[in-house]
Amino acid sequence: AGDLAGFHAALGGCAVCHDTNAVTAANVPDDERALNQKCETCHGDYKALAEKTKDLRFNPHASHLGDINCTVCHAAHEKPKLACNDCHTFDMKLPFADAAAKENWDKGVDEAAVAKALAEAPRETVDVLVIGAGSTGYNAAISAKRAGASVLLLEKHAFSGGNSMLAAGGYNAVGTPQQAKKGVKDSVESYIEDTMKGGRGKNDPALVKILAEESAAGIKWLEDMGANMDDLKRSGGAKVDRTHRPAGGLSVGPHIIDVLRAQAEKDGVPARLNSRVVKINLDADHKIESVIVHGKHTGYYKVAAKAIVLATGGYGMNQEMIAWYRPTFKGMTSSNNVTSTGDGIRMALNIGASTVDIDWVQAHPTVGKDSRILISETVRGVGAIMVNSEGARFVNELTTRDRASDAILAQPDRTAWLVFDSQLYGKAKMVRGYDHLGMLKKADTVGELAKATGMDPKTLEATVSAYNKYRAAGKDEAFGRPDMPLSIDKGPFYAVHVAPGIHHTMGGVAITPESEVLDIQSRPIPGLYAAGEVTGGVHGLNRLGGNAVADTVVFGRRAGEHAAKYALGL
Ligand code: MEZ
Repeated sequence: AGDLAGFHAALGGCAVCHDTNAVTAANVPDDERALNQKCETCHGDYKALAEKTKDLRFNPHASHLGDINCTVCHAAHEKPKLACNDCHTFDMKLPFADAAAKENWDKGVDEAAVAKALAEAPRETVDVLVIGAGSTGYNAAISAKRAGASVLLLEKHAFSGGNSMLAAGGYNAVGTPQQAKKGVKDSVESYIEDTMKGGRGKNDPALVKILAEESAAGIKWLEDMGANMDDLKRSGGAKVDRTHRPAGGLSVGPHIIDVLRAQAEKDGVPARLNSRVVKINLDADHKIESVIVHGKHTGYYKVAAKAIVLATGGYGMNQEMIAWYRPTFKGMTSSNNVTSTGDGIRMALNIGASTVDIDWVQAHPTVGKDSRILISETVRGVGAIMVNSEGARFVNELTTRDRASDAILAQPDRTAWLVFDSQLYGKAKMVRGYDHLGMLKKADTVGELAKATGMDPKTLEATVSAYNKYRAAGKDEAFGRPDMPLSIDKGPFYAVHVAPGIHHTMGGVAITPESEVLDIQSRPIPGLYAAGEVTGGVHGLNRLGGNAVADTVVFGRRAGEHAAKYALGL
């Protein structure tokens, strides 16, 4: 069968898509931007395409992935592949779907090619090299650039965003205008106390203090770039409402990634896609010297850097690492992006970095059953209750994730249902997304909802009625839930089936408050910085909802600034 490349070539040669007819791998940039500009010239931009495909059951050009390269899905010289299906199972035909499959360029590491690149002179030299273009990486790269360093941001995947792209709930911050407007009484001390308690007291107190103290400045930093963080709610384990997200209850991750992508472009920070760092090299004095990159089209090459920021995320999608560090979670579904494979941890270990709490893995209690789709904690925060397959509550829905997950896993079928009504449906926009994905059961009465989900109608009716009474009296007599924002009495009623799934790997490389990575003698490795989920220490043994996005912004910025200072000798 033909492919997209052959089809276009028949219209006028390779130059229809490339800048020239004399195409070699070396003149196709790894980020594929130039190719995509050509696609847009003929087919229109993302917005125009979204309009054209708006009547499809799932509109692939209006997704939470944002404005990604056309070539991510519409590969020209190989079998096209729907990026959505990394997590979903959409039945969608792509043009030339029957083209021949080609071996994945990023499969394994060619050690001989690495050795050759090592022996060669660097192709490029930068002050600060940032590895991983999720929220942490973008924040680090933008702040390093603003601090005066030359910067290169490398991303192994075909589009940026990493795991941050999937963050639904929000960003925990204290002392923001949003909290003041809502009259929320909060303090840095209270944020620290909740975070330490959630982490079972094992967090590094110096890192938690920074997270809390700099959280509000991180919100302002994002707002100054154009983000909207005006919606405020409570997440599990927090005493007050401090989780910020876009107005209307939209998911936080796609929004901030859109904003950061645009800002990086404005600030002249190059984000090079399809570029996997496979090795970090130290010089004879054990200082950062360079990395070996594997580019999709350009092969293996060396980039010299004075400083590196590891922003590679966790290892929630690496089943081997899960089996090694947390065997009881082996085979469990994961809400993580396919990019969360622990590469940064492996490369740092290879150059003598130490780790903290590396075996602590968080299961999020509510991942859609038999799926990889996270049902955000927001749904419980805004007012849903959680019941078992009989229709009975069994836990305070706003407890920390480890406790909520353990409680679900103690139920006979190790699953639960979130139950809510039309009020919540109207308030939390992300719920409409779950509905669109066909994940919700819906009924006009609580009894009918029980029948639709296989629960016992009398039990569910009694559960909902008791909950409404507790709410009216202001005290949850059954499980001590601290906040019951909504009653459940305005039909239609909804339920979504959930089970725990791997969500966050709390441990990672050990860092100082300046984001320097420590070696096994607890001395900083000169020039190596890290932030976000690749690090350990911030979250202790259990992370609170909303603290990951805060971590990516607060410590991403810090890592970028300190790496720039080091590289510039300041
Ligand atoms: O911080 C998180 O992981 C979070 C708030 C997730 C969610 O449930 O939405």
